[in-house]
Amino acid sequence: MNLVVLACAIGLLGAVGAKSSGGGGWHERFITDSQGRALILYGLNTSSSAKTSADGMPWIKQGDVTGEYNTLGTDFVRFLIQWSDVEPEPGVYDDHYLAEVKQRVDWYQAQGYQVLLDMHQDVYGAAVGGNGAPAWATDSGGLAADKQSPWEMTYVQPGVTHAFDEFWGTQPGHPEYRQHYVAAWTHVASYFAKNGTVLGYDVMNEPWGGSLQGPAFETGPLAHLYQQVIDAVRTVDPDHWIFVEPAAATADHGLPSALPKLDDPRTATAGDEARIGYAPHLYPAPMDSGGTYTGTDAYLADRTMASWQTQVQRTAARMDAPVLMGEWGLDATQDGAHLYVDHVQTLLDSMMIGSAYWSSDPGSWSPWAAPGKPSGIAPVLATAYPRAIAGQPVDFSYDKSTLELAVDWNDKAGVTGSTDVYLPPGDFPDGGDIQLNGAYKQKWDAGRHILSLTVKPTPGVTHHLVITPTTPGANSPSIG
Ligand code: IDC
Repeated sequence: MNLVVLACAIGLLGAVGAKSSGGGGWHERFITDSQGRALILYGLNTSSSAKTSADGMPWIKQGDVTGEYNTLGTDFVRFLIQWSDVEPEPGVYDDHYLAEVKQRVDWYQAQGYQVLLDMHQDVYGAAVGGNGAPAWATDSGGLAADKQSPWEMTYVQPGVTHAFDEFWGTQPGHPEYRQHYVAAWTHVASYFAKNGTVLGYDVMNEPWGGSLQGPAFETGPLAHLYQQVIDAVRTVDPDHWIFVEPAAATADHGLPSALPKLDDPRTATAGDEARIGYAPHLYPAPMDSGGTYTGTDAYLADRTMASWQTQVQRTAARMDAPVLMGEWGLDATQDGAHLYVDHVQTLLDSMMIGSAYWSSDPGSWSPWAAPGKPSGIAPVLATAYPRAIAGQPVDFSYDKSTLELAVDWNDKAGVTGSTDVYLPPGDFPDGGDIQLNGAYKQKWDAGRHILSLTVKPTPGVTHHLVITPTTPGANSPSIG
């Protein structure tokens, strides 16, 4: 996209300030459930339609959530909310809006999902051609803010830059905007503090620094705001995860982030671990602008993915935070799209991180051609994966060509329950053959396509599970 040149320039600056500590156990840290099992979160963003709908709600009905599970087997959603809907007037919160959000959270709960609430913004807010911030918190300085194509180019309109500068304090006129943002998050967190289906909060979608960019932005006002939100949320909600994103125009393309380690006040209580996660996005330039995954575009995308992996691991190590990738996607009707999806899934599996695909909105980027009608990319997005691992994950992978799902894990003190894997019916029409060292018990939920394996602890021995589709008539331990 056109911001790439700008992004590259900023990225070079980023490289100077983004030195990694080199160590860190981010890859050993997982989001866990009440039994201590590592959760692998896999799902969609729902949805872009919420940015502009009259009530701020996404296009989905309850049946679409059921349909999503039946078609894709997902266990996670990154659910878009907006500051302008939470706080339509200064200091006035719309709890009817939050009740509507809660109703959708309940729909996901019924299907066994975890919900990440994403305070979305693109291009600051509707008053300057984007979405997110309320008009009362938007000061364009009277400068032009004309919508551009592609939409990302609107970010560099002078009125948009001014609005961001006012928010971040680069222009000194409105320090209260950030205070409102922190208070709005505190309100949302107090509303959902006890909700077990809500995984946590994504503090700000794709932050943009206006006229302040690179490490100066990420280590300055961005990190400061994140820490303020974390501290404030913790006064009302000690347990949910809080996810932070890097400056997107650079990190989305595999360039370094300078985000520093943030402190989680919950660690002040003995035995409580930090619950701050790192939630970057991945959009190689050809994909971001709706391109193909062929020829030099595929080469560029592959180089971006390799760099993205390196940079994400560095930042996560520095922050000592597990990673959950908040957005990736492409125009799935373009040549090579299926291969791109497969390659990203392979990358994410190798990093043992979950993700949310952009997006559920029916159309060319979506698993839905129309509501309830799967598109061509749906069977590729419907992948086999471990939903929950009852121990310390070591490795997992799914090979779409051999249809072999492999999961390795070690026993971990205090973790109970089964290791649950999802086997998409398209790939495993007759169930699966199980190879697993050591003694185990199995349970197959044929309605939900979930295989649960409870193993006998084997001190010092890694559990090694391989599942392949059952060949009808073959004589091996099978399910289905
Ligand atoms: C896009 C929507 C598009 C909309 C635009 C601006 O697909 O219909 O016009 O937002 O609101 C992101 C953003 C996400 C974008 C998505 C795809 O977080 O809001 O959605 N994208 O362009 N970052 C990189 C890509």
